[in-house]
Amino acid sequence: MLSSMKSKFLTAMSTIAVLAGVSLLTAAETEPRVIKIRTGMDNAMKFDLTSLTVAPGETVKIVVTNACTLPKTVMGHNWVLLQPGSDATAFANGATGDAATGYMPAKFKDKVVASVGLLGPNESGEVTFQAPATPGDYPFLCSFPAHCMVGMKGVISVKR
Ligand SMILES: [Cu+2]
Repeated sequence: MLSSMKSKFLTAMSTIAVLAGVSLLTAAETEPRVIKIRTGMDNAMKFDLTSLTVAPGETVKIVVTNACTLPKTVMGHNWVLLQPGSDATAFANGATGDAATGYMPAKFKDKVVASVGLLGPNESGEVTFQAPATPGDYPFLCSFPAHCMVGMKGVISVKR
């Protein structure tokens, strides 16, 4: 009963908003927060941002730019965000032989929250996603062989 009243109220409000020529959704609610991450500066196996915080349910656009000058097959970089509690090194080890998928094997699909595929020199990639509703530490890594082991990883903290 209450929910039906609420629904009627919202419908009425939407109608009023439409009549008034405005949207109930503001730009702030629909535009993702853009977070830029650079990789491969000085051809190093590094992300320039390894620790960041987002709000639960926040819409974020991760833009990864690869500054590395070496060929993709030799020194490509990707960005893979994993479920909390995942072992980034174990993911990287399991992905090593999987060049065909850009080192994102299908067998690990359940562990991946969001990802940007393998990037060659001066390439950029992006992914827009809604941060998980569950607060926690979500590890991310580059799963190109050996990169995670030398520190190409970080953490997104989802918290209020
Ligand atoms: Cu890498």
